[in-house]
Amino acid sequence: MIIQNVRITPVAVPDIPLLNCKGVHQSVFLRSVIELVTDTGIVGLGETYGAKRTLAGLRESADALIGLDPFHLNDLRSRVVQALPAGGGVNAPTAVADHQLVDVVSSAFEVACMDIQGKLLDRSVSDLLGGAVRRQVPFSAYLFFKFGRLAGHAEDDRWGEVRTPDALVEEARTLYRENGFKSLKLKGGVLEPDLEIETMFKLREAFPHHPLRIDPNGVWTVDTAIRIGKALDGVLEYLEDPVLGIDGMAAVAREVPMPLATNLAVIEFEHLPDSIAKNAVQVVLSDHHYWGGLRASKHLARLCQAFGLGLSMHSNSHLGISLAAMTHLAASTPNLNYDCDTHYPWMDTDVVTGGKRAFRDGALTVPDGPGLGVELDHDKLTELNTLYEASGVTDRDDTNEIQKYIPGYVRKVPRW
Ligand code: GKR
Ligand code: MG
Repeated sequence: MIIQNVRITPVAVPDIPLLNCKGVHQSVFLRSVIELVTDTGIVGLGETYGAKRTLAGLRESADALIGLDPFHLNDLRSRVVQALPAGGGVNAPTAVADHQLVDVVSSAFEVACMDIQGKLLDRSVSDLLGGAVRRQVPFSAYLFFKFGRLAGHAEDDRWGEVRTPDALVEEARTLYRENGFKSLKLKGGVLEPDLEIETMFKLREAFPHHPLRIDPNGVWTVDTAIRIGKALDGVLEYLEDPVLGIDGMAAVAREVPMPLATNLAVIEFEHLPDSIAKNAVQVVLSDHHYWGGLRASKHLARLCQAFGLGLSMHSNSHLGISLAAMTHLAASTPNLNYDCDTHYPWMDTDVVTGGKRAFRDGALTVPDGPGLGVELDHDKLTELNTLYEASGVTDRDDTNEIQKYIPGYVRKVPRW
């Protein structure tokens, strides 16, 4: 069995104005949907970023996949490496971290190959990854400050403006009521640090038994981060990326009482030795989209176990193919001991048949059925591809976007 055809479809998915330290989400987020078709007619699905560098990398390596045996994942990686000699990163310059194109591209194709393997063998991707150790995968509520409405729109979206501690707690109550999440993460780095401390205390009061996290994406100075970490003693299960860089994280880790987590300081295997030597990070957020795939994420899990590090899971905005892949990976990773992040509740549509998945008690059941256990809704794919073409958006730039709301806004990292 070999790959005979590679289809890559960019899609734009309606989004809402969620705030972060770089700016605000655009009116759409971009994803690439991958279909690998075998000579026996099996179609394997994958999903990854849709911004221009990733899309170009996927397209440039597509031809190299023709003739690949979908079980030969080492060969897959070599073909992608050869097809993308320039390598490089995938993110826009205003992002706070970058990811290797080769890892991103080979991961997206690996997921699709494993979907094919599962469909051929009538086994799930979690079975291929060693078997599920949990049938229910818990996710954390991902709380955002936000503008009330998209730039240029006349009316607020259903969440309205969330730019105060009290409004954030109301948002958390709604997300909890609708999804039952058992832990809460705040995307911080948006309001003045003291307001974000107040927000965490108000969340603690409203949700006395929920583990809490805050993630300002590295926008605080070391001094600010230490002050906040000490102020939130006993409130947080972990503090995520308070500052940028391994040395900065190590300086904060020496002074604050809680573990530090990251999806910015340690994002490649090569970052682990320095981080471990300096005890910069105590929890690593895995993400198969940039750690090089599902199997690479399992290697990361074993290394975390060996070095006594906690393991959690990072998320960007994504659709149901990625959600299925994340769920299979989390289900089959014994030491994934924190609830996974997901942006999924923030959007209203999906490209998988059956539409948007629902969380029950904050968790998702590992999809049944062979492979990833999801199928593509081709009408939806066409609709979102048409939106991609019409939107004119080809890259993610939250800083450029926020200037539509706050003229003259300047990206500053660290800001406080
Ligand atoms: O989408 O605004 C956002 C997040 O800030 C995202 O870009 C991050 O990658 O959620 C992410 C995180 O840092 O954990
Ligand atoms: Mg983070």
